[in-house]
Amino acid sequence: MEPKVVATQPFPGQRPGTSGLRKKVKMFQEPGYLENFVQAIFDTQKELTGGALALGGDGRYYNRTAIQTILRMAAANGVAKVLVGRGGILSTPAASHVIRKYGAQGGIVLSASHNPGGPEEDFGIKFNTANGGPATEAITEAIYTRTQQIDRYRTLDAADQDLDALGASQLGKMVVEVLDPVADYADLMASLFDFDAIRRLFAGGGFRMKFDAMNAVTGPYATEILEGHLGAPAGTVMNGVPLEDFGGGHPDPNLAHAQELVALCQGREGLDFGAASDGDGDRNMILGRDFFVTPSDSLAVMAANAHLVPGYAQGIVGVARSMPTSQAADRVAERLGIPCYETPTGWKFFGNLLDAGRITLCGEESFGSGSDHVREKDGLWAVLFWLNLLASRQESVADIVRDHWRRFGRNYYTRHDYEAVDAEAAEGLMDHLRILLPTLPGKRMGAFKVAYADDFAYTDPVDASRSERQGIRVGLEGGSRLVFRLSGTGTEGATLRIYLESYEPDPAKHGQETQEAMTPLILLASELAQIEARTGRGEPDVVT
Ligand code: VG1
Ligand code: CO
Repeated sequence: MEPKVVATQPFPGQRPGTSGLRKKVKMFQEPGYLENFVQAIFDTQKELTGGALALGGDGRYYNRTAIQTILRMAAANGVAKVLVGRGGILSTPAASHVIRKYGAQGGIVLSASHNPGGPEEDFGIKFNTANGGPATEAITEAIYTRTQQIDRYRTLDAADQDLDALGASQLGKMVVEVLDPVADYADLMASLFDFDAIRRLFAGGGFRMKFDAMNAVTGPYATEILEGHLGAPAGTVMNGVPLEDFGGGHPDPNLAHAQELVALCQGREGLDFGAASDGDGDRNMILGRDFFVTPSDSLAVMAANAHLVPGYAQGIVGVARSMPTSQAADRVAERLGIPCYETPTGWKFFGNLLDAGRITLCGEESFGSGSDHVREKDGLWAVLFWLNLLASRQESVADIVRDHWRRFGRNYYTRHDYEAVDAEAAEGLMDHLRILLPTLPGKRMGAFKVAYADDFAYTDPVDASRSERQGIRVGLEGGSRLVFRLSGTGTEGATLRIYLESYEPDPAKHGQETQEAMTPLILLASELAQIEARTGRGEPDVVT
């Protein structure tokens, strides 16, 4: 079985976005499209030659085909061993753990995360480095540059590998080891959380929860951990079988896309706890009875209560949040006397801080939370963290969060997304805001006064790398903020995200409805950015 060299030509636009390269499946099916990107990884990441690679995906349409293609190319490029999840399945956090646990030189994760799946929908690929985390911008840029010059790729003429039988087999000179995708991850969770206390919570019989796997990758993980190890009743995991099209929905755990679960948590008979994860298992949504925990609050509550969780009982060294995430975590860090870092959007910016031991917990407003246990955000980890808190505090989700607000004040928070907007109009809107920036500081707008306004830039405190143009921030006196940025994960036109935050220290004012409480800021944002005039949109598509 000799490697063969196939001539190819560059495709434009293979630059990874916030989290890998995401395009329509149809694009990935173009001959050479996937191959070029994968060859660019092998051409630029030399340590993979002779090394080990973790490989798996979220099970969406085209996952198995892509895995077979990558296995043949890995063998032809001299990779010594590929660790692949059974059935081609690895959640994003589990892939991160496999890389770290087995000392692999990197990993390839096939996912378009929360984007819909199926022949007409999205597919994605991302490269993770030896620390288990998403490749840094320097690496993704090198891969992109290579895709623009590529003229050949290497592969083998070989039959498909059996991905469903555990154990090792040979592909040319390369070993293919099919792993149980769940086992190692479940062990890691058991090492961090008080499984006995959570078992008692379920055994008591009075506690009712559901976990919505949204027909995506976390089904098998959640079933084994919640129903298997922790004794939650059968049926606790809903939509637990991964489907190639996620049942036709967006596997995006938020109030708009997880409506079935949201409904189950409402009213007198509502569940005590509801949770969900996304396509590739790195996001989480946390619900109590008639109560939604914003991801920004979730990070802050975790930081303030980490001492109750065995894996973090020694204390946390620091926290980080992405720039658009609310400043709730900053207040906790201040109280604890630990640093809080503000990074650009995307988990890759947490990697250096985690590797350097500067932070223990980190999170994003986009339903992402995680810790130094892996180098990706981790949906089920967050759910288990909350279960551990509920078991240890013996209070409801709502009571824990309200108590947090009383202690730290409440950061009202919402994000408005305008999806599939004309790309030029969206760029125009951002340029318009950039031009306004120097005129804003000190300016009065209605009841507000601008404290600062900038286009967020970040210098990594560990390797001094610089990332510019990461979103427009308009800070108002009193702690409120408006943030504007364009998504880097969409596959159609542009998605404009507007993040709004207002700080309320007075406990008597903590019971307001979020959209109502934020109306003045919402109006200010639309006016400032001229949203309707520039995009033709009167209302956002998704409000979270
Ligand atoms: C979005 C989120 C960002 C997250 C990214 C990947 O990016 O805003 O916080 O890290 O998705 O999450 P963007 O560029 O569309 O705003 V996932 O669950 O897709 O891996
Ligand atoms: Co995801």
